[in-house]
Amino acid sequence: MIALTRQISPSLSRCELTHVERTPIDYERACAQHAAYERALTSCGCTVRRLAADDSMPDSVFIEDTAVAVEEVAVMMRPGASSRRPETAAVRDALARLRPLADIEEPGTVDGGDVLVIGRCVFVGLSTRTNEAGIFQLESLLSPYGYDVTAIQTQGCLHLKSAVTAVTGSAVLLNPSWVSPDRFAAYDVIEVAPEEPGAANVVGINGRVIASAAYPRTVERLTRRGLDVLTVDASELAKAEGALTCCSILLS
Ligand code: CIR
Repeated sequence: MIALTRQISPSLSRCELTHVERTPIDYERACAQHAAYERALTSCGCTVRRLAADDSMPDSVFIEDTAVAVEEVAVMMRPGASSRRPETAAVRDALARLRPLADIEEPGTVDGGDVLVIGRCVFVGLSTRTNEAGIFQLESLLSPYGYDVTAIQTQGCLHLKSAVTAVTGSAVLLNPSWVSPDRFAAYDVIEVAPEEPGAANVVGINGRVIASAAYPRTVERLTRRGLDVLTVDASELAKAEGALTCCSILLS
């Protein structure tokens, strides 16, 4: 499995913020945490390919938002925040060597953080970043390959994957205040600890789960279920409203 990542931009402190108040970010510390995240991906069996930082793109470390890669195709996103659209160029170049490419086009917008792929099911958050036109285009691009695309309204959070992620192929970790568990009835639903609303964003990979050390009660819920959880400190990127899935694009 390949994990594409991107070095943190020195301009990170000028990132987009929606639900988080701006506080100072320690760039060196953020880079050290990001490197530890990459090591966690490596220890889960990924080969990490890191793209270079770009000073003109504050949010470019959050590479997940720029593309969605499945086995057959990589779909280049058109991010909802216009400041983030230039981020796709370098990712396109990297993905062109790995997959055939397709594109979300104007007036569609989709952030990869709104796209949760579990097997052949693709859940797409209708959010402030992702619109109906974008979801329609994504469905047209993926359904020929047998993917079933479902739109899901989110509330109170930035992206669908702030609210729900897959811990395995059959279980999801979810915050019921941000997304309805009813939509995930086909899965074993694990809820985040109520006092840890941001805890649903984890990377489930090759039978292991990478979770943020900021959410010990949720981590305990996962380990009690028998899941093999690896924790990383992601506190600096959290100040930029980023979590764990957003820092990589995984390709199997
Ligand atoms: C933004 O607002 O776009 C960035 N500051 C954070 C993006 C985080 N991405 C993600 O969760 N997929």
